[in-house]
Amino acid sequence: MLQAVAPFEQHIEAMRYSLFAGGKRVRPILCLATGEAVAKSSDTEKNLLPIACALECIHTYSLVHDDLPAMDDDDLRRGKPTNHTLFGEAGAILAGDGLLTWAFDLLSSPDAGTLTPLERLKIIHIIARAAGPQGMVGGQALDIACENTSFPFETLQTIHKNKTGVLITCSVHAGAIGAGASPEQTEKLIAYGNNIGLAFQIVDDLLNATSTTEQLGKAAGSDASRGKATYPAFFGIEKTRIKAQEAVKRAIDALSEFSENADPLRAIAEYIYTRSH
Ligand code: GRG
Repeated sequence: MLQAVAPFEQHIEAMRYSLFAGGKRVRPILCLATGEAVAKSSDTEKNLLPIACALECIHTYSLVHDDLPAMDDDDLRRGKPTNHTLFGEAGAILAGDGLLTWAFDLLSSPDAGTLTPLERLKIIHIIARAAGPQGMVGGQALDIACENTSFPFETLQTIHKNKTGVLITCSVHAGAIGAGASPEQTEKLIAYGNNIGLAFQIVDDLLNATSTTEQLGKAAGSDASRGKATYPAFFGIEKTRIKAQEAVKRAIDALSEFSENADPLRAIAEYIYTRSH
């Protein structure tokens, strides 16, 4: 009996290790800040918390798997050894699988909050769609297939949108549904999400090209050494900065009809441009 418990505890430890390794929590914060912007009910925060946690679990799983030797083969993430360097490849694959599956456990738990079954189903569907083949996993597959090949800028846009943008947009979208936003509000919030998702990835490309490994807590300069096409590779550093600023401006403009309750969302948009890691 005891022998069966120890491997299970090690599996949970591997999941916890990456989940609590010091990520910025951008996606859960976006989900909660969207709830604050809409603020229709006192239950909103309670309803959104499991969704916010699920988003961070999915994001963390993607990083654990992205760091594996078969993918980016990285030793450092969030300034710490990557999951597989501590728990082994099988342990890291399972930690990722556990985090992904746990996310849907959190999302589907009938005890969590006062959302209607239809609202819950809609949220589960948009998150599953964003994380899967039509979103993050598909974007990652395309990104890997395109390494060391030359391709048009439109392909880079598709990679960025699917690999990074859709999970960011869906963090806002899920927050909007969970907070009872109107269709008009939801449309504007999705426009905000699309633009900060784009800005986030452009800035990620910029930081990879211009920062040090110490600043980033993960390998700097890895895009160039892996032959990855990025915004700086297409446009150069200065034009890339302008494109990130323009996307942040479009995001903030999309919130023009929201009150000061949307100030946290506005601040996150600014932060995405000014972040250093
Ligand atoms: C393996 C299915 C699968 C997908 C991987 C997200 C992803 C797809 C790969 C990560 C590689 C990467 C550097 C993507 C660029 C954008 C990104 C998601 C950066 C990391 O997100 P942050 O900055 O990370 O929010 P923290 O550590 O703060 O949580």
